[in-house]
Amino acid sequence: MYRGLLFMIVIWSVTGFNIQVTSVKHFKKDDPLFGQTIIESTDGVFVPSPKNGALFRCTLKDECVEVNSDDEKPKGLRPVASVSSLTSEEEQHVMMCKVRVKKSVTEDLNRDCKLIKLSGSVIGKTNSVALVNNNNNNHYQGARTGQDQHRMRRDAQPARDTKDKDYDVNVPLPSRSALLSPATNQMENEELNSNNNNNNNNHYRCGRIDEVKRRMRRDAQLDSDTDEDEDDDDAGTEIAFVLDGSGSITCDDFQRAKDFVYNVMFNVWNTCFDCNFAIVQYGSMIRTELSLLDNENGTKTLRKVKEIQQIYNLTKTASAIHHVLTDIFIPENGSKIDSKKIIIVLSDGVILGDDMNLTDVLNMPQMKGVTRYSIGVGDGILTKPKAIQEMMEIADRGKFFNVSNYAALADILSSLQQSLIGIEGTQQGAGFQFQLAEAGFSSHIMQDNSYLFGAVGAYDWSGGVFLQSGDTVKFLNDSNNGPKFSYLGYSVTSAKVKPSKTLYISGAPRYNLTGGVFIFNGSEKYVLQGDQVGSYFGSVLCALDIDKDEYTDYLLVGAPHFHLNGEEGKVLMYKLNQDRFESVSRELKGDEGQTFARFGAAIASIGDIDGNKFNDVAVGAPLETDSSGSIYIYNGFQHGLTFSQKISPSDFGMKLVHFGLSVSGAPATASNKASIAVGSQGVVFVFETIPVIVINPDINITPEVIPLNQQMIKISSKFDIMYYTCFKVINGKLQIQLPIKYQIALDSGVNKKRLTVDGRDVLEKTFTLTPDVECAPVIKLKYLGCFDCFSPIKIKLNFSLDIRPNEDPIRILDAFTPTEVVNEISFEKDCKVTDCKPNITLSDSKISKTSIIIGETQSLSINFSLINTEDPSYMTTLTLTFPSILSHKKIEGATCPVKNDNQIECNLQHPVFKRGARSESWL
Ligand SMILES: [Ca+2]
Ligand SMILES: [Ca+2]
Repeated sequence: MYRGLLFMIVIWSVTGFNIQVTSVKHFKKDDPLFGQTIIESTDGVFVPSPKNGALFRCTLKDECVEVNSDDEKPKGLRPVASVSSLTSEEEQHVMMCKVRVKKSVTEDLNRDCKLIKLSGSVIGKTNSVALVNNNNNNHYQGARTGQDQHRMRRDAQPARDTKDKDYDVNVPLPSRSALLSPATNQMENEELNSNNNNNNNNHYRCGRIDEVKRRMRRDAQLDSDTDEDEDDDDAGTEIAFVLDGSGSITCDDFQRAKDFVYNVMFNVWNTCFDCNFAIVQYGSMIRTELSLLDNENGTKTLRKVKEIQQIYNLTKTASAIHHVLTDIFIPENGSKIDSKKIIIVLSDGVILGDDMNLTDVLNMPQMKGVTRYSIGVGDGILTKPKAIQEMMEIADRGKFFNVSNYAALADILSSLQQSLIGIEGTQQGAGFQFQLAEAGFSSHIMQDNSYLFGAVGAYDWSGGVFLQSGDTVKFLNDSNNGPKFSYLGYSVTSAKVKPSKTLYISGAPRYNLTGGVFIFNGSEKYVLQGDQVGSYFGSVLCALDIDKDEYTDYLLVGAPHFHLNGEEGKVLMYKLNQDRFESVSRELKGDEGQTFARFGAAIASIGDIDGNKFNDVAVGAPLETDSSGSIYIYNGFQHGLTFSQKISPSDFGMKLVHFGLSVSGAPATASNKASIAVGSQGVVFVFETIPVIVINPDINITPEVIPLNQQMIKISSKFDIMYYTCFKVINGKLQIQLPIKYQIALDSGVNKKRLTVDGRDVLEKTFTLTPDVECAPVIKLKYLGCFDCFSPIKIKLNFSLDIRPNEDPIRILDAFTPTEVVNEISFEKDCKVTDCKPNITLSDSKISKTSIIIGETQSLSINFSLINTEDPSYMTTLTLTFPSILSHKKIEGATCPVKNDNQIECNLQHPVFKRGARSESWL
């Protein structure tokens, strides 16, 4: 006997999943940078507010409270640079780092990091002095050499630009051409770098073990009142160029003079964050070309230098110096009383046509404390004693430079700059490689309570990472002569590969232009390379333990500036094999058509939000949909990640900027559901999850095979089929009552139904699942007889939770478990083997005429006789093809629908052509 098999068809689609799209709470601060980085803990969300220089702890019960607000804030340190946290079974800590945006002669690593308990109290401070003294890297203590200085000066501007990144949240999108076209001159190069950095408003963190970083800009962003402590600390250095534009200087030489000024500024800014410049040109008139107030934006400032037009005519050097004292070094024009002040006079000859007396000007009271340089250029200076005398009078002792022509100005660039930096206060000696390190730009706490601190500024912005375990500190980097401006340390994380083995991982988003991720494995290291120039590969990292066994399985690397048509961004995946990360062909990407998205600007492991025993991931795309932003949720499985949900501000009816700038998750606790926090510009949102329930319907049908002797039954028969439905909860035990609605479609997919319940073939039902009752009442199905006794009867059940409109669901069905189940009732087959094998032969067929005469023969009849000698044949058909000159008239003994002009198809002995049966037909 043939028995049908029960089987299930799986159909499901995901439109949203278990994160409520309406936030349970949001926190707002009058600081556009609030939300740039976040750490969610089981107890609340930690959010730095750079404008306030504070770290806030925001809980669902209370508003945001400043952590450790009575702590004396170290002077000169800019607000929180990075926050990282460790979630372990026992305890969770948060690391708060501030980094110094101007160099300090006393604090080599430019940072201040503190370990904080979830309650907000400070556990301890990681001591930078300890880092210095205990550093076991010889290079750290290495003496600074001339070559080092040369390196420092070269390509200095990008270093300055890094100070800008992350603050310019509102900057226009960079032009792709600027990122991709080779620079043709210094200004373009500088703009390129500037663009690049303006892009870096990325805020990153990776989850259970979190890390975040943010950067700050020197000038700027902060209100002047929040600058106070810094101002008290150091009023900076003001450098005024007094530039001779008189008629004796050729156009080309004046250009060389401008280039010289440009280069001095460009290079000094590399190491002096507090240096402001002014330029006064003199000829027939005295003109301020650049005021101290014009130093807000490095790019614009330098452009102004390029645009200076020569005045010509007289050489009023004394009046020009007077102008500096009375119009430049005054508070109204941005001068600070306590600042160090420097005047640099650049001239080619003797004073001519000036009413003022040089000596008088130099003796003015305002000149007190001002350091003076003079640079005499050209034959005029060398051959005229008066010129030399004037220039020497202007300069302080040892600060007169003398060059033979304007082209030779470059020769003194290095010594002038060295001299300026010396005055400005930088201690050039041991440890200088780390003086601008900004260790703490990124940070990461590991399970064994050792820490990683990214130090992007180390070694001329080649960058590196400090690994601190107890009292020992190691410095990890590419090499001390690695490519400059790689920004290694921009992001840090770690991967646990064995109980005693950890890989230290750090992103260098500008390494080799494409960006790279360094994996430090004991004394060895290797680099994962980005695949596109300017993609900022490695700026965001997330080490993912997908199966929750405490060992890392994947490394997710953000390339938020990855470009197809705009700046779509993407996330590359690497799988850990032994102790190496190997590329996985799959990449995570945002929705198509989102040309500017910066998908991957934030990546976080957010814990197991759907309770399937695999950790899940959130990816931010903060520029999506005209910068309103969104986040994408991916659920973890044994085989990897699967997209499940996207949340955008429009889903909860709010207008936001850069939603998805940062994201973080916290696991469920006894009192709280699992939640995620998402940062946007100035606002942080907390979204709760809806606990996921996995229900497998268990369906029993009796009988599930219709016996041979009941198949041909009449409609009036009392033959019933019983349909039992139970809803089994397979992830844990149900503690609540859960209304379910379900629909049963009888004999699905067939027009002529073989089953009914009171004349209906679609049944709508509801049922309340309780901890004790999981089975719905049995349903009696009436069998209507066998029009087709071969094809199984399909019964399709769909179910969903019965949630009233506008009511928050208490549970949600697992998006990856089917909610549609198809069962079948089959027909018993009268076959010798399970696979029916009929044997139908044609016998005794006759044709009435053997020849047809066109015009005379009126009709032709054919007698077919078929016999089935083996297993029953179901829905047997015979197709007869005849010449088109014949037309088919009638059939006896079978029904034969016309197929086309010269074919008919006869249904023989439907539904079952039984064994031994004959079928005869006359046509
Ligand atoms: Ca794992
Ligand atoms: Ca999961």
